[in-house]
Amino acid sequence: MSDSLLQVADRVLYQLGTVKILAERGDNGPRKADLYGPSRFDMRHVASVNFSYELPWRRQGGLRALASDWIVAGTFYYRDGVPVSVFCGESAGDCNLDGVSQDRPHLLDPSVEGRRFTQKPRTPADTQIVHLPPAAFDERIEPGGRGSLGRNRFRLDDFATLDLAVVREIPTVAGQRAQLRLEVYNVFNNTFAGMPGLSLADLSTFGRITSVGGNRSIQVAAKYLW
Ligand SMILES: [Ca+2]
Repeated sequence: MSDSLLQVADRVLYQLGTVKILAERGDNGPRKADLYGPSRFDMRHVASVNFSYELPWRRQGGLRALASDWIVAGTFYYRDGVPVSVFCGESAGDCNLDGVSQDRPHLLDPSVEGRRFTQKPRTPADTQIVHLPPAAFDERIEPGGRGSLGRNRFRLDDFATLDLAVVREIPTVAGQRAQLRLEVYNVFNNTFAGMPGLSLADLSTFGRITSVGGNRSIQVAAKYLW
């Protein structure tokens, strides 16, 4: 508990320090407006559904006993893609030369705003597709100025998965039992597009998606409970 309180106090002091620094710089208003936008963790839709079903068959003796004591459990999960920003590359990301990096550029082509990076690469050639053209942005920001591109105006891919587990309990002696588990994560092998290149510092990767996430995996486990 004391660690947790210390961490909270540390965060509060850090936030107060940040506000103080911004106030001293006299740019709290414009900077606050510039930083207004969806959070990096903004997921409007998240769903998680769990279920567990014990098969009703109870058989005694021989092979028929194999059909007894099975449990099927699963979890369905969905989440929206989170927002991301595009960053300048000039002057190590400090295009307005105010000493703070990760500046956003000017937006030249408003039609790209709100774009979602949903096109996962399926072949090596797909990783060369540019989903967001660098020409839509302009890194030339006046010293001390702000890029016109808002914060977190793009979104990553959403994701849905179904995990299933089949469990068999085998009574042994004196109330003890063995448990066999077959677990399949992401049964339908749904994948989602990975993080695109978002820094104009590297035009060889900017706007390209070179990875996918969410592959299926299978796990077999045995437990003995006593
Ligand atoms: Ca800057």
